[in-house]
Amino acid sequence: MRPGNRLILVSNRLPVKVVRKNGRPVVEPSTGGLATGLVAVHRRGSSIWIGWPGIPLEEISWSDRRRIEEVLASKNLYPVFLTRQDIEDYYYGFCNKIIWPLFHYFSEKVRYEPGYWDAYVRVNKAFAEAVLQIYKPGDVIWIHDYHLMLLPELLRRELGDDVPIGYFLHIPFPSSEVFRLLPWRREILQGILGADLVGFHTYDYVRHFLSSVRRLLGFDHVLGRIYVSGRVVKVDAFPMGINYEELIKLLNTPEVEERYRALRETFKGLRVIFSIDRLDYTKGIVQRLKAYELFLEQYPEYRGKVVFVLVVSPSRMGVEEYVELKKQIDELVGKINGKYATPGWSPVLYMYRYIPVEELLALYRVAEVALITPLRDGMNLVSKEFVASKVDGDGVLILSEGAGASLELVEALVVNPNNREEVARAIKMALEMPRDERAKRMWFMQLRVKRYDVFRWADDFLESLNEVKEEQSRLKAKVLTVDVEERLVSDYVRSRSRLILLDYDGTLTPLVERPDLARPDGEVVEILRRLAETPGNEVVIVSGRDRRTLDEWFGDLGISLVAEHGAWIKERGGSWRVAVPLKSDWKREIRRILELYVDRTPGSFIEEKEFSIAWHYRRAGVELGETRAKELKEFLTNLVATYNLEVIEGNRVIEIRSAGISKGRAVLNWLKKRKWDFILAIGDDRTDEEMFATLPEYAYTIRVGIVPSRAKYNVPSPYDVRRLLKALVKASE
Ligand code: GDG
Repeated sequence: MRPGNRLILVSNRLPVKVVRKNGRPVVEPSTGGLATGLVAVHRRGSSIWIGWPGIPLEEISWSDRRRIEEVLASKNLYPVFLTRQDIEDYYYGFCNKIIWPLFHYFSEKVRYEPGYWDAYVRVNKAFAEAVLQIYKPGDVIWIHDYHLMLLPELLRRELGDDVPIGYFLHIPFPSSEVFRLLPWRREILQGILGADLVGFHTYDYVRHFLSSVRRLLGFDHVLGRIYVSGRVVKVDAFPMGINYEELIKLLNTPEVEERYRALRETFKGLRVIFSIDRLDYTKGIVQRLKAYELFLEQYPEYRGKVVFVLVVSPSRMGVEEYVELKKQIDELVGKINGKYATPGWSPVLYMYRYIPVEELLALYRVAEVALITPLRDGMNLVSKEFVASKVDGDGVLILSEGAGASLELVEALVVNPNNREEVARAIKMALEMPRDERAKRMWFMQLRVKRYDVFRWADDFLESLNEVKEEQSRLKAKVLTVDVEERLVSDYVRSRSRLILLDYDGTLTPLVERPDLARPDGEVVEILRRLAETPGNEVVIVSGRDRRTLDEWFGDLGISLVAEHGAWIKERGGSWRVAVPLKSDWKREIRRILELYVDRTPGSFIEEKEFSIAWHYRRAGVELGETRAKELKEFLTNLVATYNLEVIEGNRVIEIRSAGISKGRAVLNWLKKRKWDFILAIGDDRTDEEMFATLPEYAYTIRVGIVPSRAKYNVPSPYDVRRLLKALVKASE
């Protein structure tokens, strides 16, 4: 973001909610990870936040509404009011009975009501109108979460390509196999792709999104960039952090200190295990209680010595699932306490209420073990807050592998929340872990939590959004204009020796589903024949096709041929021969990805050689290293084809290297032959980039498609290429 620009934050809920107290509407802070994190960003100033204030429109009078608007405006908050029906069908319905369960892999809980979708569209449009009322040129728009997946596209349509729109999803993006169950899957993807930058907590979610886009919309990506009708959309991971500094400040206040002392007194002689979640089936509260029960059963020596403080804050009671879950938890707590309690000791201390932040921090401090075992969780900030609160380094985090945070907090005891035995064992292990080991693990995790705090997260995202906008304008600036075209034609006419390098598929002819259907039509053949006949011209088809096809199609046109991306060369009148070139300019981009893996995998490192780059994980934890290696390999599979690379797996190392052939090396053959007065090269994909890079500065290089390229110019389609070539033919006549 440039200084002076306003940031418009948009999320379903505002960081405050309006509730009725003694008949009057009162503004109170609202809970949840999104609100807690973003509020810190909002407090930095220069932002406006648009969202629902949490009360149905029917419950407030016109004068209340005016008053609420005024109070909110003084905090730079702008309300979108929703009716009871909207709340029912959009919020409780589409968002919380369809998207929430599906994206957390609870597909059996999904209720596909068509009316929910209509409400979702309607409310997204209402949000769009609210943004349009506030928006001023220069503003940056940042949309949050699964409630507003259509909003990016709605705003794009109204505001055009120039306005920066970011979108961040706070929950997991599921595997494309799960996502495709959604009846409105294409509309949702198109909605999100209205943004310039799409952010997720982890690379897994990025991969899932990219593969859904590829499978359902047919848009491929290059290094997380998708080209949607001439506009680049970047997709990337931004793991959200907490407001570390503020938490530390609060931790040292007399209020927290006082509560901490009181709690220590209450739990005297007991070792405290702690968890806090919003009431939600994704948080694995029932499974956690059962694991704790098993722990008490299997390790009787701990009875009377530990207490599990289970805090659940009320959430979404408008959805039946949640009412049912609450009942289940109540019963289970009752059962465990009934079974094991003794006079003076209860194994579970259960609080079902929202607790003040001071109390929460005191609990983090007093707890020896945090048992954070969601079945699925986009990130999970509670685990990070616990880590940050352990300033003395003494405490153990047990964390579910289903939480996005488990990819960062690798020194936690990472467990499968469904595996009761494993969780029970982890509790024992945590209680018995030597002090030094606890401190060491905590120290590493604290470094991470402190470094990647919520501000770093927001700044990274906004910086990245800015970069995408710059990338887009660079692309726009390179489209071949009439002036340049005229200059090109006149240079062509004036010169005596001309080298014309043309890719075929996607350049001279549009790409088709089946490659065997791309046979050149009469017009292409005629253009090539005429160009080849013109004295001084050397025409080369530089293609990924095999030799046989090229011979068959172009063999009698008097032109030169390059087959299989530069592996084979056939000069005019000559015969085929092999060429073996090597390149290494892809390394910088691959390195960026590997660096992220190094960041996220303590102990791993990068080794760079001339034609290869390697990620070694032999010094990382065995299990973590293996998991990451698999992830990385899968991630790289998408890139290797485009860059013509090979991924080689060695002994705890993954190496990426040039596959050894390129169009760039192939065209060197003609560059070495003589000094050309005029060079024109046209291509449409990554393999042609090698060719562009090899050519001298004075060459006219043109990339088909509005995508980033080393070529000097871009043209939208093969149609424009033909037009240009026809102009050359005509000019030389
Ligand atoms: C969503 C995603 C993702 C909770 N109860 C009380 C309370 N809280 C605070 C916690 C923490 C926040 O709410 C909860 O954040 P989480 O990240 O753990 O979970 P969700 O609310 O489900 O958040 C999640 C997040 O968005 C951010 O992107 O991490 O995966 O599901 O800050 O401390 N705070 C107080 N009293 C409570 O009773 N004071």
